Amino acid sequence: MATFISFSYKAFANCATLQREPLTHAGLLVAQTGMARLLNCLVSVLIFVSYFVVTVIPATTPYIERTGEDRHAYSMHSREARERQAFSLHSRTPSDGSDPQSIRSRSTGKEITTFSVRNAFASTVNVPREGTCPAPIALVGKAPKKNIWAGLTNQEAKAILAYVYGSNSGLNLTTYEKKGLWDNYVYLIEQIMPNKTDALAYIDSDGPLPDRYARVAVSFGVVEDPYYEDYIVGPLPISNKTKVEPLTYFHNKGSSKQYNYRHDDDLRSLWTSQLCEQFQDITLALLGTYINTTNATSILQGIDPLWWEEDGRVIEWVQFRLRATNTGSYSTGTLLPQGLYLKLDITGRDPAGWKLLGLYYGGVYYETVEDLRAAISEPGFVRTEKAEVTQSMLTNRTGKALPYDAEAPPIQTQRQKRWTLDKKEKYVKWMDFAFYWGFNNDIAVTLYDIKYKGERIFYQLGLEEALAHYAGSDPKSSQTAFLDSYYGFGPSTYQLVKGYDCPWNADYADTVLHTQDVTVTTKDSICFFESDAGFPIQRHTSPLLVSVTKNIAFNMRYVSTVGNYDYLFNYAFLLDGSVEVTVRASGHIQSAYYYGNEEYGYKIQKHLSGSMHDHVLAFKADLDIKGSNNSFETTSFVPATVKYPWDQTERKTMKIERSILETEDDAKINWAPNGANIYTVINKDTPNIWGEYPGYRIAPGHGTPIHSTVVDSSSVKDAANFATHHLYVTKQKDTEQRLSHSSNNMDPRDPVINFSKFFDGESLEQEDIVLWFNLGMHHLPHTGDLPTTLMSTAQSSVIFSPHNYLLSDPTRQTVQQIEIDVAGEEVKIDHNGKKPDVCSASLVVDGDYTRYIPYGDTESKLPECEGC
Ligand SMILES: *[C@@H]1O[C@H](CO)[C@@H](O)[C@H](O)[C@H]1NC(C)=O
Ligand SMILES: *[C@@H]1O[C@H](CO)[C@@H](O)[C@H](O)[C@H]1NC(C)=O
Ligand SMILES: *[C@@H]1O[C@H](CO)[C@@H](O)[C@H](O)[C@H]1NC(C)=O
Ligand SMILES: *[C@@H]1O[C@H](CO)[C@@H](O)[C@H](O)[C@H]1NC(C)=O
Ligand SMILES: *[C@@H]1O[C@H](CO)[C@@H](O)[C@H](O)[C@H]1NC(C)=O
Ligand SMILES: *[C@@H]1O[C@H](CO)[C@@H](O)[C@H](O)[C@H]1NC(C)=O
Ligand SMILES: *[C@@H]1O[C@H](CO)[C@@H](O)[C@H](O)[C@H]1NC(C)=O
Ligand SMILES: *[C@@H]1O[C@H](CO)[C@@H](O)[C@H](O)[C@H]1NC(C)=O
Ligand SMILES: [Cu+2]
Repeated sequence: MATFISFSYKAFANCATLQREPLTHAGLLVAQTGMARLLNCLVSVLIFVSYFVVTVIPATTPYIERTGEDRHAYSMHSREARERQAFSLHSRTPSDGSDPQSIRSRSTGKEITTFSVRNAFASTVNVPREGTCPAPIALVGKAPKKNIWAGLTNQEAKAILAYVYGSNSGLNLTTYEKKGLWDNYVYLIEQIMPNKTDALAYIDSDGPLPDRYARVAVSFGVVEDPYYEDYIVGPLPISNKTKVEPLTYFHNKGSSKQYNYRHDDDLRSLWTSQLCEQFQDITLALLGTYINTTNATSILQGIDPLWWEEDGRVIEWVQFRLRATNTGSYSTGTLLPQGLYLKLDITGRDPAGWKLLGLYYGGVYYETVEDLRAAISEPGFVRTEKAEVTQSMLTNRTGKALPYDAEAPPIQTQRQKRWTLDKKEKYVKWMDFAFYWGFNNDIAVTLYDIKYKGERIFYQLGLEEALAHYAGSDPKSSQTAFLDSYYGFGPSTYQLVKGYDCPWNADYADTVLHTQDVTVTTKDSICFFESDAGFPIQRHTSPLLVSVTKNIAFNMRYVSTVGNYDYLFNYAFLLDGSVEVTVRASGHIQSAYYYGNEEYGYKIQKHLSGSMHDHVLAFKADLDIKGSNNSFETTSFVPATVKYPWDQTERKTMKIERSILETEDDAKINWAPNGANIYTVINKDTPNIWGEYPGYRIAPGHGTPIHSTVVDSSSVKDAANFATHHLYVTKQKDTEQRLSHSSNNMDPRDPVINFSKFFDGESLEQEDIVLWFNLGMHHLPHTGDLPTTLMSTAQSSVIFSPHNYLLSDPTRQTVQQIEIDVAGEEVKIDHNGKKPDVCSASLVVDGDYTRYIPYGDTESKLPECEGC
């Protein structure tokens, strides 16, 4: 088939065929950041209970070696410290710290001066030669229990596929490889997470391993109305108890059956090329490009979701987009929209029934090609700008090198990793935090059973859905509101670029999906590392003493590039017990053609509008604070006029007002103006010794979390009811496991999961409650969004932090603090028993990228069905 025409990325889409298409779409966002704090309940309790007890705590607490844990080192990086010779500040002879000593700058030979650091440890350690620091030593941990959220094994996926291919499943399936348009096929197999009650029985006590079940997502093509539907297969392993049934219990539409209007996209792109061939002369005249059945210099990009007319007709609008051929490997992605739009009736599966309903150009709607052809020859016909590629759309480096820029920048390095990873069980432990993780197709990474100081604080934490809602005066941007779980965050989680996405010394884990009848493993697609926030977490200078503590965070990070947009997700764990969830975004914007849309974006190129849009990324946070029964408290700062016994006049002042959320009727919440409300998840059954309730606070972090601007969106209707507020609280229910479904975008009038239905008046006081929160941004792209959006500003986060949870600041426990006592004649320094690090580090800026493959490798093919 000699056509280059494609319905934009998204337009191509069976969930299944998308994953390797060069998608285009615009999203933004993310999560990130790190800081840190750490410590030990016992110490704080003692401090508050008795001052005398405090005094017997040794001034230097040795750092804690974990016992009973299989902790052996493995070498992640086989790099030797050979790359470069670095000079070392530490390997010099200890001096008193006041003499500047000179070292030679390698590149210029000019003498520069530096102060050596007073090395208080020099007498107790061997000073190695320069350049001898090995790659940091990684530690292997061991999960205390089997990870019940780890996903299906390859064996399980194979067995499931063989089982559903069998005739008694009733699904009449064809293999992915052999499928045609009129066949049914499986596009995804993945684990269905166990119900919370079953999971807790296992992880908290001696309960049995929860039964395992799989979601088998099927695309049905043998019928007149093609549709998607999920099946539940289980229990696993396959036995005579195993059943295959429609998966309904958390799909509140009552079924996951959803009409699939993308099913015949390949056929349709052939049809549209035939259509466009008929008016090549017009597009050549107006746009300078054409689409025909043998070649094309434009492609078509469609809207998402589609329109449903009252009478059931399915309407798609497509926009011409310049297909750049002179940019080498650089993609111009979504930056070359052209000013011609087609309205298509694509109802049904028979191309004979498909129709061109109209054309839109230069602010005028034409019902037929002939109307437009006639108009062009009229005097006064307005031609709009032609789209063209410019350097500012390409990501290659431009301009003069900046001063000293070729020298190595600050680079994170570390002698010994301080976390343990159990890659098999997907379990990680850092300081007083520990958690499991899982990975799936629609929403990628989810964290489970996050424990802090041995107690669970989150049962579950992770992304649920991402909306990118556009607006504009043209039919394309006006009708684009992507729900990205359809395209899938999982398949678009690519290999990270070491040294750039995460430090070289991070640990990297792979991700696995079972789609399209194969098991796909993407190497090194999640990273784990510690980072220094760049500012202390604590300090105080008093007349006789200075105390300062480093702000070290532990990060779990991955990047999903959904079409044109790169979302970087970061979960940071801090030494004060906080967990910060951040989304940052980069990639190409989904721009609009600049014509008559001044109210919807800036003009950023001759033909380009930085189309306005909202990014709303919804997350689920199932907190468990000292048990599962919790309450949601709002503590407000309010102005007050009060008369006190000690004064005759009223004083204008302020107070706090506290209230507990009673039911789901009031559980749709916005961050208060002026940040006046403190929101906490507390446990009223476990007051602390002061009678206050221990809790975790949720607060905005970086950026300003937003909700959708559009009210009652014509585009997403009931498919994005999660985007109306910043924060929601509901009662935890196994039937409300997910807030959205990947095929919600297929018919927003009747989504598989309607989030609004979660709010049915249930009590929220001392119940197992779940928070659903949104990150995101109102994105108004400006010239600085060319060629790509920047993560410095396209970011959003919330931070969960202990609130009356411990009796004092846990960062007092880390030994990565310094105390300088100047009371006596000699300055006394307490190093808290830190291990000094005196080997020289290599400045690995760029490592070996020659084997980098962003996409997953097909590890194994799942079995074929017999006789298919
Ligand atoms: C099973 O699917 C095939 C196409 O793959 C179709 O020809 C056949 O009619 C289907 N059988 C039933 C019972 O639906
Ligand atoms: C989980 O709970 C729901 C609702 O009670 C129930 O319908 C479903 O069968 C349970 N699933 C499993 C795997 O036990
Ligand atoms: C199910 O399988 C078990 C073990 O393979 C067997 O003992 C049992 O008879 C089977 N039950 C039925 C109803 O087939
Ligand atoms: C498609 O366009 C190319 C370039 O203009 C032309 O050479 C070719 O003949 C066209 N094909 C058809 C079927 O019109
Ligand atoms: C299609 O167009 C491209 C770009 O104009 C050109 O390089 C290519 O040779 C054409 N292919 C055919 C089959 O005409
Ligand atoms: C960037 O890449 C494009 C395409 O290869 C090339 O035409 C352009 O000259 C490059 N720009 C710079 C500044 O190197
Ligand atoms: C949680 O509260 C519910 C309703 O009040 C109660 O039935 C349940 O026993 C409580 N669970 C725990 C673990 O206290
Ligand atoms: C979604 O749920 C809300 C609240 O129950 C309801 O008002 C609305 O009609 C539902 N939408 C659909 C399409 O069922
Ligand atoms: Cu954006």
